[in-house]
Amino acid sequence: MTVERTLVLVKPDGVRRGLIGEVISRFERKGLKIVAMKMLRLSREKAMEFYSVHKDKPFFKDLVDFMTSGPIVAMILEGDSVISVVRQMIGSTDGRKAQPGTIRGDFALSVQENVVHASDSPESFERESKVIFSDEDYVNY
Ligand code: IDP
Repeated sequence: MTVERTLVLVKPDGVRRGLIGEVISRFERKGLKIVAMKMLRLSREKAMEFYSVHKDKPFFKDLVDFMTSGPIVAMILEGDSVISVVRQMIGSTDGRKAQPGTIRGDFALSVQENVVHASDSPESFERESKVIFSDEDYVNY
């Protein structure tokens, strides 16, 4: 067993559409543990830092506009192999191609507005989680 952590965001479209509960519920039912959670609005600086790997992509400005267009819900989930498990549960980036049964497959029809973000590697988790959470945000239980 490899207990890991991952960062999940319910993006502004997910919050606007009332999907916060749906998203959290899927992870709870899977048996994943929420060890930190908050609602916030990303500043442009934080959004640009969060998505810095995409800074040279043509969609970068639109992505930053979108990610700062409303509040997000951020959470850290913990569980066995949680990074790959959650990536499978959210589905492919493009909502039109994501498998039914995944969050994006069930709720997204866009490549940009795809409801959720989840870290894709332990290195991404380390970097991304520090953009949003500090050590005292984690709860031990
Ligand atoms: P991921 O969210 O599945 O890890 P990434 O390739 O890391 O996918 O892209 C980050 C986010 O950037 C996507 O979730 C989506 O919101 C946005 N994005 C990715 N590719 C495109 C694109 O071709 N057009 C517009 N937005 C995109």
